[in-house]
Parts: sequence; structure tokens; C-alpha cells
Amino acid sequence: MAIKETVFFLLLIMLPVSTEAKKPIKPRVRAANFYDAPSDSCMDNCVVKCCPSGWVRHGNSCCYIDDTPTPLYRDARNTCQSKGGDLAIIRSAQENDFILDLVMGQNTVTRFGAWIGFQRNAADSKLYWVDGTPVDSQCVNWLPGEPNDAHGYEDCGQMITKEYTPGKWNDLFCNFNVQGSSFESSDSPVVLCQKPI
Ligand code: MMA
Ligand code: CA
Repeated sequence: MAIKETVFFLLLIMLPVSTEAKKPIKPRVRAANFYDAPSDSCMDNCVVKCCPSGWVRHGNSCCYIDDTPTPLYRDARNTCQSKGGDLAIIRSAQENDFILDLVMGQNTVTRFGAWIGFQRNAADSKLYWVDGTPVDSQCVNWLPGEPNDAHGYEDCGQMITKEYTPGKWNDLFCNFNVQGSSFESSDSPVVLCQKPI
């Protein structure tokens, strides 16, 4: 009798201990994710994901600007692709503002702003972002009256910085080297690259 009662008593006092032991172990929180990173540089404690040096982060993208006036849209794309990215795709007003600040913050702000990543598709004459999404199907920021495909040969994406409203978009001719063109190479857009973080 005494043994039975002792066993019962022991079990009773051990109950909270065994319940405690079965509690799931909380995983340790990993180091701050990239949303919490105090700066965009890889030199700080951004330890999970960050942008390569020379690139700046916005959301889940890294952006890079080459402020060399670049007469050919194709060359601008090549510049970005050779760095593992492509010309920038803009999906929100915030992203547009961020990119505009980047462009305006450079030493060289040309008459024709910056190349951004959309082109006219020859088959249907519509504009598509470089990831294949139709520009029309997303948030857009056209300068009023654009895209106008002036003279029928404006096939490339441009962010405006001068003369009109900075940050607005235009469809622009893709080649500033065309003979007889009234535009100087130095007027041509700079290069705005992007890649996923
Ligand atoms: C005008 C306007 C635009 C066009 C550029 C370049 C300066 O803006 O017609 O739509 O893209 O000229 O031709
Ligand atoms: Ca145009």
C-alpha cells in the first residue's frame, strides 16, 4: 500500500517536469535577415543576403547604375547582363522613386535620362519588360502622351530626367548613333541595371 502511494506521489510530482521536457525546442532566430540590415553594403553585418559591392538594394532587388551615356540600348543591356543582371524593371512607385534618385544622384545626368528594361516586340508591336511581362499589364508611369512610337521607330525604354517630368517613362529610339540624327551621343541615356538579391 505504502509503495503504491509513493509511486503515485512520485508520478504526480514528476508530471510537470515531463510536460516541460516535451515542449518543442524553439529554433534559434537566425541572424537578422536582409530587411533588417542596417545598410546595403556587404561590409556590415548583412549576413543572410545582400547586394554585391557597387550595387544598392531596394526590396528584393539590387540596382547598379553606370552613368556613361550609352548610345545603343543593346549595349546598355549587355552592360547589365555581363554583370549578371538586366536593365531595370519597375513595378511600383517606390521602386520608381528609388531609381530616379539613383539616376539624379550621378555625376552625369544626360538629356535622355536612363535606359530601363522594356522593348517593343516586333511581332505584335507591343512593349514588354525584359522578363517578358507586357508593360501594359503592370503599374505604369508614362509621361502624358507616351508611349507614342514617334516616327514609328521608338522601341526602347527610357526614364526621363530632364526637360519633362523626372521619373516618367517614354518609348525612345534605341540608337543614338544613327547618321543624320539631331541627337548627340552625349545626350543618350545612362544604364540602369537590376538583379534579384
Ligand atoms: C519627344 C517626344 C517623345 C520622343 C522624343 C524623341 C523629346 O520628346 O516626341 O515621344 O520619344 O521626342 O524622339
Ligand atoms: Ca516616345
